[in-house]
Parts: sequence; C-alpha cells; structure tokens
Amino acid sequence: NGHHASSRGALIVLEGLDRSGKTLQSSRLLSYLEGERIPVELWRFPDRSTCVGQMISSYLSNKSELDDQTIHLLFSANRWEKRSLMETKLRSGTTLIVDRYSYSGVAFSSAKGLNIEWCKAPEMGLLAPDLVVYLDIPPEKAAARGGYGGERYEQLEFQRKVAQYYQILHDATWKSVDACLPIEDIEKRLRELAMDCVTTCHKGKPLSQLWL
Ligand code: FDM
Repeated sequence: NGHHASSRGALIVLEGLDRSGKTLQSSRLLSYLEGERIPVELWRFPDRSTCVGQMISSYLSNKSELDDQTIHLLFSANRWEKRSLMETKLRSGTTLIVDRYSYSGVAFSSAKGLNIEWCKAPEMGLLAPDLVVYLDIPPEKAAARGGYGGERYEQLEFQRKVAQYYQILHDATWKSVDACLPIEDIEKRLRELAMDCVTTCHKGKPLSQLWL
C-alpha cells in the first residue's frame, strides 16, 4: 500500500575506538533486525572491496605510504563512491547498519593534527545518519582487550587523541552506550535505539545531508 511504498529505511551508524565492540554489535543487530522481518544490510567503512578501498587497505597495513591529506580524501572518496547506492537502498526501504562512517574519518585524521574543519569539508553532502551509536570505552580498556592487529592506528597514544576528537563531534543524533557493559546489555540497548529509529524513518522522517 501507499504507506509502505513511501517508507524508507534508516541509516544507523556505529562508531567507537578500535576494540570497542562495533563489529560484534553490528552483526548482532543485523541478525536481530532480520529476525524482525526488517529489510536490512550491514555495511562498513572503509569498504575495502573497491579500488579506492584497496589503496586504503594497503595504507592501513603499512604496505604503502601516503600523506595525511591524501589518505583522508581517499577515505572520503570511499564513502562518496557508495553514496548513490546508499540512497537507493534507503529510499527503497532497506535499513543500513554501518560500521564506521564520516565521524571516524574526521576523528582519526584530526587526531593526526589536520584541521578539523578541513577534515569535515569533503564529508559535506554525504547522507546524514538517522542514529549514531557511540560505543564509549576508555582507550586504556580498549587496549587491554588485546587484539590490536598491528594496523597503522592501533596504538594507545593515538587512540587517546581519537577519543578526544570523537567527543568534539558529538551531536544530537548521537547516543553514547557504555562499551564496558556486558555484551547482552549493550545488545539490548542497541535494539531499542535501532527499533525507535527504524519506526521514525518509516513514518516519514526526511533523509538529510551531513554538515551542510
Ligand atoms: N579510519 C576509518 C579512518 O582513519 N578514516 C575513516 O574514514 C574510516 C572509515 O581506519 F583505524 C580508520 C579507523 C581504523 C581503520 O579499521 C579501519 P577497521 O578495523 O576496518 O574498522
């Protein structure tokens, strides 16, 4: 019917430091929403499957060197190259769970010393998330979880700086969840937040754009 034809999916982003539990929680949320018969897909950035994504992947694993501005713009280009597909999916009613987005882009590059407004500029006009869940973990606790895989940014001192920039980016669409709670508690909170968001989007909340 008409209502369903016009209802769109929600853009739900998970953010947080490395080892905050984003990847585990996004896949759990995916299974939950699937079980609720909600059309949903799980995406992640960087999307390493594209040509740009392969350049990013090689940089992250220290197989290539790029200056800070260049890699920043590649991360952004990697979101831009998915933008139209993202919009098509959302408008056709599919909810997207996205593991990292522009907030990672700005927080990580600013933590290297790039100007934050410069970092935000290429993100302007990308689709704005309907919900950002920030999995909040003290950098020391994240490091103590182990399993930093040796990629470029996986160092405590750097993660501390990233955490500071995430705080600066905090806006009205953000919900912080304590990432040190038991996994099931975080999962439950995420389910509630996601269902509320999906309902609001189905009811006709317009899609908007980032940082314009
Ligand atoms: N990262 C991720 C950035 O620096 N900028 C970005 O725009 C994005 C999306 O890349 F260290 C960083 C964050 C992290 C690394 O790691 C990607 P995962 O494990 O694939 O999330």
